[in-house]
Amino acid sequence: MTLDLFDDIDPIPAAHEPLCDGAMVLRHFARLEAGNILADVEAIAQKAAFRRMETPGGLRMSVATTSCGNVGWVSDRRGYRYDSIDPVSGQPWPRMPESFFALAGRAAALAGFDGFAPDACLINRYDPGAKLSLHQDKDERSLDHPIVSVSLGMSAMFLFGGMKRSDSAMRIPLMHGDVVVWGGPARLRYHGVLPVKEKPHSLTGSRRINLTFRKAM
Ligand code: MD3
Ligand code: FE
Repeated sequence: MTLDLFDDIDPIPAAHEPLCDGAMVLRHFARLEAGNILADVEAIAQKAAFRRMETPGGLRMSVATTSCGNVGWVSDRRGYRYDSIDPVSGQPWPRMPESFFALAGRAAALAGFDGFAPDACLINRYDPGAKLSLHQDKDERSLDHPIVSVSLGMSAMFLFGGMKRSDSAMRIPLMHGDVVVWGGPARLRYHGVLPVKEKPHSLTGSRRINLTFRKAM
């Protein structure tokens, strides 16, 4: 019996997988650009260093963060917010490279969100063991815009929950080059990242880099 008798079994996984209403995984979408994106991330981190921020509750995050764009995401004892100034450098955040803006716009359009114009790009760096607890992204002024995420380097197990923290969560592996678009009814779903396992990647070594593009203001 040969495989081609089964017309309904596709041995090649779909490149674009809808996760649920409003969420779309674009596998490998950023692969060809990955080296360029990582070089841009290094240049951004020269001006706005990765730092492990403090939560309002006084815990230090295991993930190290920086930003580029008109505003960057900041967390400290006073709360979470977007700010046009990097509190570490005292300077505006580095500009968002045109190529980042274009990539995010192309991904959003493929998922059905035309005209996405992000003004912030958060860049998260995960060393082995770093994790992100279940949370909602709701610091943006309007929740009508999607968020586009780009995963690079070591892979991670992403947790995609429901509208309540206690809802059970799907586990979705996110690998180098994968892009995900989250909008509409998926925009306020709880999500997080399990502790990242050390399995070095040729482009990043023992690190995972995640970029999230947002329209914050
Ligand atoms: C689902 N970052 O920075 S990206 C974050 O891998 C964040 O670093 C994770 O969650 C990371 O806030 C996950 C995927 C993601 C981003 C935003 C979402 C999934 C989302 C917003 C709503 C629903
Ligand atoms: Fe998030």
